[in-house]
Amino acid sequence: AQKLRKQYGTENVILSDIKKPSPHVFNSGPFVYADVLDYKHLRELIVNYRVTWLIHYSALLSAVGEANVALARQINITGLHNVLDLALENSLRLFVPSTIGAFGPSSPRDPAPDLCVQRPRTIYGVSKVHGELMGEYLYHKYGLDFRCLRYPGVISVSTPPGGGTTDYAVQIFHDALSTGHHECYLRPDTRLPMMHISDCHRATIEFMQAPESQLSLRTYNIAAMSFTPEEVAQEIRKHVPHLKVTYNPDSVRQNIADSWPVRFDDTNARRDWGWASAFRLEELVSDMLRSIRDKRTTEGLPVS
Ligand code: VAH
Repeated sequence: AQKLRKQYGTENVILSDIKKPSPHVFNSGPFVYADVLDYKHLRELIVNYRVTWLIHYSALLSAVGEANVALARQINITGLHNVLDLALENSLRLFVPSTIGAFGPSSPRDPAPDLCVQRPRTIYGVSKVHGELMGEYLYHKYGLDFRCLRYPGVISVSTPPGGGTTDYAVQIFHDALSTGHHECYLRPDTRLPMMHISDCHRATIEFMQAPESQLSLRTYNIAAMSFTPEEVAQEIRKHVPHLKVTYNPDSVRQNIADSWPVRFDDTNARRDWGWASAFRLEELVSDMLRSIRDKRTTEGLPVS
């Protein structure tokens, strides 16, 4: 939101959620309560706030979705349809994120291209493929300005791990600076595409601003890096030498990770609208550690 508010004005970028955010976010600009399952209220908000773009992030992620399939279907599919219908009715430019989780064991994994077989094995992945297909159908049939990026695992300090399979790559930084020990639920050699939150936000804004004429696809892979738990641990040890990692793979998330791409091919995004990542593993690690050190110091917490 900060980047969008700098470009379009604070009052023109409205955040929403089903719960009140942190005071910092709540006091940084317009915030409204909105539930993606409440069609009528969403319609009222879109009309009353003269919404022109809608960026739809409501979803249950991979691992938490497997623990509550009925809720994941509600939020990820029924909620999506509410947003698609309202975007069409109000001629909105609609962004819906997809994910490396939209691929499955029968997809090419290294690298995974934009267009290939997609038979994901999670309700999260199935709902994201459905979102891609529904959005592209409404684009081709009714001209809905549907835009979709398949995100790698997104690494951020501000959002706590939310039931994803890539969440170890966020938790390991917090553990490095608190207990000095991380217990990893994936095998040390599990390679997954990852991206710093800053690259993720910039890609989304640049893609939303790209002229229609440049887009040969409506859904694009975007890539930055791919790393394993052992590689990110080694990079962290350059700053926190005493970091200890024990590997205790849990079958649910290991099986999910083993069905996902190892690397993304994002040639089309680079060619069509000039995508280029800025953060490599070195920059991601030093930025995450610096941000968490600052956060812990502000909160009066010790930094190991
Ligand atoms: C998950 N972090 O692990 C999410 C993401 C790329 C994976 O969609 O479920």
